[in-house]
Amino acid sequence: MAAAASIKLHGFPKADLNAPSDSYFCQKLEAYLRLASFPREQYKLVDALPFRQPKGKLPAITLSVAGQADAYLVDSHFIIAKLTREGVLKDVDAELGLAPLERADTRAWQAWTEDLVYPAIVATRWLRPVNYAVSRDSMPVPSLLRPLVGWIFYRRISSSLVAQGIGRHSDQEIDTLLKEWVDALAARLADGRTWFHASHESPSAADAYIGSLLANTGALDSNPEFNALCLSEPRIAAYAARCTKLFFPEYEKLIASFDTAC
Ligand SMILES: N[C@@H](CCC(=O)N[C@@H](CS)C(=O)NCC(=O)O)C(=O)O
Repeated sequence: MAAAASIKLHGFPKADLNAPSDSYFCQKLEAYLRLASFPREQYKLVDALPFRQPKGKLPAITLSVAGQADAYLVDSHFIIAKLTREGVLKDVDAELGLAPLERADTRAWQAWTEDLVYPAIVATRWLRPVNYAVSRDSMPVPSLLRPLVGWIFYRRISSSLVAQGIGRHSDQEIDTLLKEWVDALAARLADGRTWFHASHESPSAADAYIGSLLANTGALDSNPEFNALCLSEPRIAAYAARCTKLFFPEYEKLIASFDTAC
């Protein structure tokens, strides 16, 4: 099926194609394409903004399959689920033979990462004045537009963080949430395993998800608290380097920064 399919991955504009997306979810979706060995020439990144998206978020894809009408799909989780179900992408975890408990473990870590830790990281980027200035000034838009675009994003993001609940926590509470995750990942890697699931010698979806979070945050200066926590754990830095080298060897600068920390 993959030979007949092509994908346009609609994501936030990237300032540097040899660096991760500023959006974890866009990065994660591309990482899953790489994990599943979807041919590089069959997908392309397309710049988009979230405002008119069906769920007001990115990523989205346009899926073209020979003989079928194009489909516009949104939400990284449901996109991956549909593409694997329909055979456009390999179901990597099924092919590896992950046990039901391992799949549950992946899903739990995914939810922890995406629904708690990533919003907490976004809160550090946008709700802390020093980091907000870095977020705004590094947006890939002309510098004259940055104050306005930064303010628009600040309004959207801060109100959704407050509605979600994370935006009601103190800085100290948010730092605690981040440290709990970093400590748990360090504990998981403490036995010297190569990938997230110790019983498998190749990476699984969990490595695409967690590796993408580490790549996305590691490349940004707007979440220094999380980066300091991760880089203080040499096993996490080494794991981040391993995931990035495998999925995105072209991110040489980021890989060098992980290599320096481990
Ligand atoms: N559950 C969605 C979450 C996507 C998401 O939160 N995307 C963020 C960027 S990382 C976004 O588009 N935010 C724009 C906004 O909220 O204004 C997925 O898995 O794709």
